[in-house]
Amino acid sequence: MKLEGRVAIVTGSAQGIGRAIADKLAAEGASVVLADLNEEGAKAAAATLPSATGVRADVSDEASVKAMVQAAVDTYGTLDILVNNAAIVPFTTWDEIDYAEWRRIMAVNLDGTFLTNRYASDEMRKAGYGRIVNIASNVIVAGTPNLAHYVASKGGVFGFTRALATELGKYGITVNAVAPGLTETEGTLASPHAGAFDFVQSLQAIPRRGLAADIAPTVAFLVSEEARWVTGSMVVVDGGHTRH
Ligand code: NAD
Ligand code: 4PL
Repeated sequence: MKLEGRVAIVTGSAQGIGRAIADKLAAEGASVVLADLNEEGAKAAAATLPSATGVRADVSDEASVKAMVQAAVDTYGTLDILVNNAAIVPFTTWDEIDYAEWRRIMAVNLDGTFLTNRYASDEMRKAGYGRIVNIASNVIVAGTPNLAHYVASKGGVFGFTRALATELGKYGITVNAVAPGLTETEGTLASPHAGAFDFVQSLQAIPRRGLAADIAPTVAFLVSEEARWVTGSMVVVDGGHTRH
C-alpha cells in the first residue's frame, strides 16, 4: 500500500472517474475526503471505504473550497494529496456557445482548479509535503468537436499545472496533470458523448472502451511518495487514442 497514512481530497468523487480515484487511493491506504456538489452521493461512496468522509463542496465557490480543506484538516489532522477532478463535461455545438455558456464551464473547470489548488497547497506548505493531480483531458491534444469551451478550460488546467509546479517545488509539493480519453462514467453515458465510444475506440491502440478504473492507477502513482521527481508533467491515459 503506497499511500498508508496519507490524507487525500478527491473532488467530484460521488461518481465516475473521481469515485474510482477515491476507491483506489483508499485501497492504497489513504484516508479520503470525497467532496462533491452531490452530498448524498459523496457520503454514500465514503461509507463503502475504510477511512473516508463525504462532504458537500462547490469547487467554483471560494468559501466552499476553504471549508472543504478545513474539513480534511479537522477530520484527519493534515492534508497530503489533492485530486482536482470535479468538472462539467458539456456537449455544446460551437453555434450554441454564448458567453454565459463559456463562463459556466470556466467557473467550475478553471476557477475551480485555481481555488482547490490555492487552498489545498497553502495547507500542504505547512508540512512541507504535497501531491496535486489536476484532471485534464486528451481533448486538448485531439481538438475534439462540440466542446470548445471545455477544451479551453482543460488547456488552462494543463498550463496552470506547469506554472504551479514551478511555484511549489521548493515546498516539497509536486503538481501534475492526468489527461483521460473518452471514459465510461455516469456523466458520459447520460450525454451525447455516449454516441462517440465506437468511433473513439476505432482510433485507440487498445480496442475497448475506457473505464474509470483505468484512470485511477496513474493518479495513485503520481500522488505517491515514489513520484517525487515527477512534476509539471501531463500523463495521457487514453488507450493510445492520441499517442501523446
Ligand atoms: P461525471 O459528470 O460523471 O462526474 C462529475 C462529478 O463532479 C459529479 O459527481 C458532479 O456532481 C461533480 N461536480 C460537478 N460540478 C461540481 C462542482 N462545482 N463542485 C463539486 N463537484 C462538482 O464526470 P466524469 O466523466 O467522471 O469526469 C471526471 C473528470 O474527468 C472531469 O474532470 C472530466 O473533465 C474528466 N474527463 C472525463 C472524461 C470522460 O470521458 N468521462 C474524459 C476526459 C476527462
Ligand atoms: C475523446 O474529456 O476526452 C469526448 C468528453 N471525447 O469529455 C472528454 C473525448 C469527451 C474526451 C472527452
